[in-house]
Amino acid sequence: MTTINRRTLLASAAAGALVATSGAVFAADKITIRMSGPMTPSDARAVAMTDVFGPAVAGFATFEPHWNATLFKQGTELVAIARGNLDMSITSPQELAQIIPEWSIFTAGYLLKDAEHQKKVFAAPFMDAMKKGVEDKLGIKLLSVMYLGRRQLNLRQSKAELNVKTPADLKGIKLRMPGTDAWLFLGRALGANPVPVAFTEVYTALQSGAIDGQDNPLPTDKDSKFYEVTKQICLTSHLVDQNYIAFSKAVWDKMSPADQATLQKAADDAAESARQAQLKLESDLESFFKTQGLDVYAPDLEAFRTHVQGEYLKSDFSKTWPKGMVDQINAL
Ligand code: KDO
Repeated sequence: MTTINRRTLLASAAAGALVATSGAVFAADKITIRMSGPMTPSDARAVAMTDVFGPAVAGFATFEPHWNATLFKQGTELVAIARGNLDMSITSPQELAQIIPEWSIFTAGYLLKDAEHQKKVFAAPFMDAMKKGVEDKLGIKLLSVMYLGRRQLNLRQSKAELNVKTPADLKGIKLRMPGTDAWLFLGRALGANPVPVAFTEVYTALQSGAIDGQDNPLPTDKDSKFYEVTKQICLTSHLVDQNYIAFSKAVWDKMSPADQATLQKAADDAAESARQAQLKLESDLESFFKTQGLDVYAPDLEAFRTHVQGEYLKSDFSKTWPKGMVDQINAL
C-alpha cells in the first residue's frame, strides 16, 4: 500500500498546476474525456457514468472510463488531474482532506444523515468556498455529489464468534480501511485496529485472513462479492458516504458555455441515477445477505455514535473544520 504524504501531494499538485495543460485530447471537434476510478464497471456509479453521463456528452466528447483502478491507483487520481494527466475521477472527501485538511469535516462519522442531506449540503452556499478551494489549489471542479451508501462493518467472524455491541468489542480487530489518514482515523474511532489496504485488494485480504474485516455500504459488499468471504454484517451505519464527480478545470475552461452546461447536467443526472440505484439496493440487500448465510444485525447504535463523535470532536481533524460548519450542516 502506498502511503501518500500530504507534503508530497501538495508539491506535486502545485508543480502540476504550473504545467497543467489539458489531459483531454482535443480532436477536430470532439474531446476525449479520460476517467479513472477504483470501482468495478458494475458498481451503480460506474453504470450511471457509462449509461447516463457518456451518452449525454456524446455530442462533443468521447467518454473513456477506466474502472478497477486500471489507469491510476486509488487515491492518486486528484494529483493526476491536477498535473493534466487525467480529466476526470470520482473522488472522496478523504482524498481531498489529504491535500486540503478542512475537507475532513465530511470524513467524520455520524455527521451526515442520509442521501437527501448529502445533496442539500453539497448545494448549500457555505460549500462555495470549499469548492473554490479545490479549484484554486488543484485545478479541479467538483461537479456533483454521488451517494455511496451507509458504511457498515463486514467481518470474517460470525456473530456467534464476535457479537459486536459497542466499540469496545472491536478492540484488536484488524479492520481494513482505505489508505488515507482520515479513513484510518475513522477505523480507530470505531474502536478497531485499522489496516490500510487498497480497494482492489480487499477481497483477497479477506479471503486470506490478512484482515478481519472491512467497512463499505451494502451495495459495494454485494457488487465486490465481499459476502463470499465474510460471515457477518453489523449495521453500524457509521458514515453516510459520499463521493464527488471531479473534473479538470483546464479542460472545462476550454469548453463552450453550452457544452459546460450539458456536461454539468450530465454529471447531475448520472449522480441522481446512481443515487436512486444505490438507495434501492441498500433497502433490498439485507435479506440477500441473510440468504447467503451471513448474520446481519444492529449493534448498540447510541454507543457507537457517542464514542465516534467524541473521538472526532477531540481530534486534530476538527480543528481544521471551517468555523460553524458543523452547525450549518446539522441545520439543513
Ligand atoms: C473503499 O475503498 O472502501 C471505498 O468505498 C472508498 C470510497 O471513497 C471510494 O473510493 C470507493 O472505495 C471506490 O469508489 C470503490 O467503490
